[in-house]
Amino acid sequence: MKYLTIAFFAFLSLSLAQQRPEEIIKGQCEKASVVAELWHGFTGGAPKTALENLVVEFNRTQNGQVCVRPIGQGNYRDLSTKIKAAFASGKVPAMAQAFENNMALYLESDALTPMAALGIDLKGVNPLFVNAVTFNKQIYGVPFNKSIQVLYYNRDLLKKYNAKVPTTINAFIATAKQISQGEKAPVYFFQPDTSTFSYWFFTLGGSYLQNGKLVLNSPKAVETLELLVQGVKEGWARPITSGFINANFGVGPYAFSTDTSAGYSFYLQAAKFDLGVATLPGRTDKQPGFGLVQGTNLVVFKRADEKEKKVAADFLKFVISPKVQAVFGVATNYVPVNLGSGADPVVTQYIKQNPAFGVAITQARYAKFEPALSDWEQIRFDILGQAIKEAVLGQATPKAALDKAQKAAEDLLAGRTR
Ligand code: FGO
Repeated sequence: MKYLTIAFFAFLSLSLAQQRPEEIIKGQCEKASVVAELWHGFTGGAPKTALENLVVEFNRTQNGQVCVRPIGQGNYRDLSTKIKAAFASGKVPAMAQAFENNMALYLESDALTPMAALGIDLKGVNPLFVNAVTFNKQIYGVPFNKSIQVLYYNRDLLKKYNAKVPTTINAFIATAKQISQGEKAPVYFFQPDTSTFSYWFFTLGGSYLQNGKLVLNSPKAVETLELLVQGVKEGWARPITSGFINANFGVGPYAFSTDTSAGYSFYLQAAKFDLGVATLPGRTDKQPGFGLVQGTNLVVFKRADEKEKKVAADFLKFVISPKVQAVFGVATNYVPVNLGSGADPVVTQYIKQNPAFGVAITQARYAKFEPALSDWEQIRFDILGQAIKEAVLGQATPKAALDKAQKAAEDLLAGRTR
């Protein structure tokens, strides 16, 4: 593609010193006759800037006639709430970020345009991600900003205790215990939420769906929650109940967390220590643990007008190209969704200086998704997430908390509560 030149890369990677990308987009859209809105859930930092830089560059290829306008709608959950409200009011954007379960929900209202109808070919896109946006054999979105959980660690603190980066769960717990005893404070920081739980659960061999049925209180789930509760009781795990982990480094000595690769730029900015990144501890040292895939896809709404849909189609093609995914990936530590990005000099050069990015790409080979059920967002936050919090804070036993969650999820899925 002609427009993907060296200048393009330099432009994106230098970040816009002179004018904020938001301002540039405003100017681009003022003159355009077709404006395709893209509602997103990035609240700031590298991901938001990288998205805006992409949009600026895309708009530049459109000769001022048409433009994409990114509109932040708060965080990811605010975004899906706004989209549901837009369905009711009729004012839907052309495009939005969506988790797989959001897509399942939007499809219940037949609100999404299949990618085939837009002429979008996902050849070269990681099949793991493509599979996740495929419903009834149709592809309803493009993977855009897909993250994978990784192990973050404090190299200085590990050095102080002569500790190696743990590659197994047993070694991880032993190391966390050793450092916590030395520091007299818990050093594994974790958010008692579904994301963190999913890493431990998947790695211990759990699965949320059993014969097509959602099971939140399986013996594996109870074992997983007991491990976290035990970690708190034994003094090696510190629950972080408000804000991102990178916003909580100050609360005590930090050695480890298991968190999204997309957190990297935020971690780096907040860390007053030498930040390390590694693949997740596994059940054995034969392979890393399973990371949860998070981040979102871009979908196109059926109700958008045809001209906007055409802009959206061109934008989505641009966004999944190997070069754009390479540039976006190195800027954000999201996993490039295009398998061709790995060979791009943008990536190969960057990895030499920043091995953390290579770790995310490697970890993405050991990846799992949460269930793509239309009610999953509510379940993962208000039911399972709530149960995890209650157990970790000692308000219920893991078994009681998960039994209650199972009942609540069954009621919700049966339509008894909404
Ligand atoms: C976040 C959320 C979902 C669903 C998972 C779902 C809804 C989780 C988790 C709940 O793009 P990811 O990998 O990472 C985000 C990225 C852009 O904001 O940077 C991360 N970040 C941002 C600021 C910061 O200071 N530190 C930092 O790490 C941010 O997490 O997505 C991971 C976190 C959560 O939002 O609390 O995905 N998630 N499945 N959310 N609504 N629905 O089904």
